[in-house]
Formats: sequence, C-alpha cells, structure tokens
Amino acid sequence: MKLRCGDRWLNLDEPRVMGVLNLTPDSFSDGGQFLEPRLALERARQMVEEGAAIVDVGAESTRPGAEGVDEDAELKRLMPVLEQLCGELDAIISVDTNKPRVMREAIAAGAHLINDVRGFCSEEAVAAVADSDVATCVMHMRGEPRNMQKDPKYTEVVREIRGFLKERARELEAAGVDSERILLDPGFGFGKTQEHNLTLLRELGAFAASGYPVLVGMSRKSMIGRILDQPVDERVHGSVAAATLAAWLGASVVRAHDVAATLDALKVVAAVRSEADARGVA
Ligand code: HH2
Repeated sequence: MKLRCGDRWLNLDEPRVMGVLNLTPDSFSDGGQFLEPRLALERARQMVEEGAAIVDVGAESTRPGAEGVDEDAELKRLMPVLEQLCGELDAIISVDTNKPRVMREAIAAGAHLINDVRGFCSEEAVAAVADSDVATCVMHMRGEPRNMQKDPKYTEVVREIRGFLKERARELEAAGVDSERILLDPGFGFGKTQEHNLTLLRELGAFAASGYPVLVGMSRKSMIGRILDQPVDERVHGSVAAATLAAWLGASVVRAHDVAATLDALKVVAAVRSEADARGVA
C-alpha cells in the first residue's frame, strides 16, 4: 500500500511513524515546549533523524477541554515554522488543522498532508483538499474538544465509527480526492470512554479491512495513563505497547511523541510479519 502526498509517495508496506510537533502553549503533552520557531525546527529535525516518515505540525490544541484559537492566531504560530520545514526536511510534512483557510495556506506553503480531527465534515474543508493533490487524514471525533468527554455514547462503537469514516472517505472521493490520498483514524480519546478506546484498539482490524490505510494516535494519552496510573511524561512504555498492538492489528501509521522508541517497536512487528509472510502463515 502507498499514500500519495502531493508530489511524493509514502510507502506503507511497513508501518510508519508520524512524529508530533505542537506549536501551542497548551497541548496536553508538549504544550509550551516548541513555541519558539528555532526550538520547533530542532525538534522536527530530531524526529526525522530518529526515523519519523511524517512530521505532524499543529498550532491548536484539541485536548479534552481545550478552547479553540482563531484562524489568524493559528496561522501566525504555524506558517513561519511550516515554511522552513517544507523547504528543508526530507519527510512528509503534515498539518493538523480543521480550518479550511489554514488548510489552503498550508498547502500553498508546501504541506504534503492535511490531518483534520473533524474528519473533513465541512464542505469548505473538503474543497480545500480537493483543489490540491495532498494526502488527507480523516479522523473521527464525537462533539467538540471542549465537551467531547462528557458522557460519550455509542450503540456499537466500532460499527458507528467505521461507518462514519467510510462515509467521509466516500464524500472526499466524490469531490475528487483519490482513494490513494486517504488515511482513516478512529480518533482515540476524542469523545470516547476508556472502554470505547480499548474496544477500538482490540478491533482495529475492522478498520484496517476497510481498504484504506489506518492511522492511530494513542501516544501519551490518558487511555494509557488510566491503565498504568502514570502522568503524561511517564507514558512512553505504555504508548509503545499500544503502538505495537495497533501495528500488529494493521495500523499503517502511528502518531507518536517518542519517535525512536515507537519505530523500534514497529520494526519488530514488521520483521515478525515478513517472516510469517515468507512462510505463508496467515
Ligand atoms: N491526537 C491529537 C491531535 N491530533 N490527529 C490524529 N489524526 N489522530 C490523533 O489521535 C490525534 C490527532 C492529540 O494529541 P496532541 O497533538 O499531542 O495534543 P493536543 O491536541 O493537546 O495538541
């Protein structure tokens, strides 16, 4: 499988790491650390050296309870760093935004992938990517970051979220976004209880069977903290364990803060899988 990302192709025969870079004061795990463009660039370079195939740059936190920022503020944080990253790094540059104007400006600056935690639910967002050849990550979120963790309910969580993602993918394709430009993401922690998150991980194969490559983001999230009773900065091992399970169950891209550790785990999964493939084991 491969993903078309503007003028580049990303080979997904082996699972890949998407490194997280938040240019925000309030992100749940790295908020405030990379507000200065020089530090953000250093961090991006480091993640690519550690093996990140994609760097995902975000300038608005979507953690539970977060209040959004307006377009101008988001662009002011994002653009200086994005322009440098696109000019310099030999990696896919992804922009984590749900605002159509930010999407368009990011694409004009050279971004290769648009990661929309709102799943391209607005017509303007669909049009922004349809007018380009960038890749898209379609994520599921129930509600808004400020209220999404207030008693989220599903009748059948896997079926509902899979149905939503396939519907969004169909709409993108109808607007002209080729299926080779689409990643799907169940959106761990976005309007989900712990039970929902664990069910989604256990049944990730149902998403992988959808025909689109699957991206997962569980890194340092409270679903890991709840299992291990650990604060954000101590969740590396648990996050790597979750990444390993996800890759084994078919995830093609793992969004992670701890790139080197996550990549080691994905290489182990790939080695086990290729050995099984060579022997023809299902
Ligand atoms: N999670 C976060 C942000 N963007 N995008 C996708 N596709 N999938 C995810 O699971 C996902 C995402 C939240 O993590 P982070 O960026 O570290 O925090 P914050 O939203 O507080 O900036």
